[in-house]
Amino acid sequence: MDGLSGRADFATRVAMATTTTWHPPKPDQRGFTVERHILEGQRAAKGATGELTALLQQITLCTKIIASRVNMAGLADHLGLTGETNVQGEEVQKLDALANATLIRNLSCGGKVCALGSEEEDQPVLPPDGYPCGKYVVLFDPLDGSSNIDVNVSIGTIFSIHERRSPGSSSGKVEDLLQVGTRQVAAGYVIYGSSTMLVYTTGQGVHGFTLDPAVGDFFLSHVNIRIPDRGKIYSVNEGNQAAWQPGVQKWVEWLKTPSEDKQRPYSGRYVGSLVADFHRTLLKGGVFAYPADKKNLSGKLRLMYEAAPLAMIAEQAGGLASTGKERILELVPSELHQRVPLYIGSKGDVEDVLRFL
Ligand code: FDP
Repeated sequence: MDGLSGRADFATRVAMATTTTWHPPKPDQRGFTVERHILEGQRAAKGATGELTALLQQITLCTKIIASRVNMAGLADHLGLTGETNVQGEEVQKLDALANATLIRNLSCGGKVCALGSEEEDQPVLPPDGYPCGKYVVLFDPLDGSSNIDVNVSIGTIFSIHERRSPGSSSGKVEDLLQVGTRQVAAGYVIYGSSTMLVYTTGQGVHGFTLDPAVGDFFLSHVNIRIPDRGKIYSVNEGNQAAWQPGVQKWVEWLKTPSEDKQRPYSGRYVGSLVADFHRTLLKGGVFAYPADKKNLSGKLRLMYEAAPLAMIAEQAGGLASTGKERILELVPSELHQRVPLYIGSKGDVEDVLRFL
């Protein structure tokens, strides 16, 4: 029996209820829905208007729709190519097109953005006539890791959010989209894997949510994720080795060479879906790299909707992200679909690469 049980204690309870206000202890946020978590963050942020919260909710809704289509892809005739080629010169998969359309339809009409930038769209996308413009821009890769779609390997959606720079409430301009990574107000990704997970940051740590498909909501499962200072895994497409610059070749050789202190050799893991390779790196530590090579002089990955949002997450979790020369988050973008070399992951492991480069 606890101290408040029994007849005498009933009086105490009544007295407490009438004379004081009792607050339950602050709950452990694990198990909170993503909506509740976003709202808690908003309550803590001075001057928050709720607009970012609403925008993040629109994005999570889109990713739930995409997750459901990804899960049903083989049954619903969503596999295979559309027959079109995107601005990157890549063949567009049906699921790529579906994910892109889902995000554009919901965000451009949702009243929270003044412009969108998508990997699948050559030009910025503006809200349709008659729909209000909001104070944010969102850049996204609707379905990253396209080459893995048809073989049931993890793929993902990546997003980056900035506040608009141009004044007024008319449609956004290119300058609103082309902002330096340090100005991101939020960034995140959803991985469609053995479970679907959302990982996001608004600059107050990195938090991970797992989708419960029976309920249809994301629930907080990974609180305040910290990337280990060092890992034991490197992740890079070694098929490109002959085209790398000597520094990169030496670095990978070094990772594979046994050391006396048993810290090396590292294990190699490469899914070929940036979101999946990054997610593993975030949780287990180590380093993911997509270096520049003779074919791709600026690397392959895109700054605005791949490297920059993941760099914000990596740094928020205590890791690093670099082009090999500069901090990803400080790069001043010159075009929407700009490519950059990327070295991202545990602090100690990224520092190692930089020594070799
Ligand atoms: P994909 O071309 O399959 O869409 O950004 C594109 C990306 O995948 C990343 O997800 C992935 O990390 C990388 O390219 C894989 O490129 P390689 O096939 O050249 O290794």
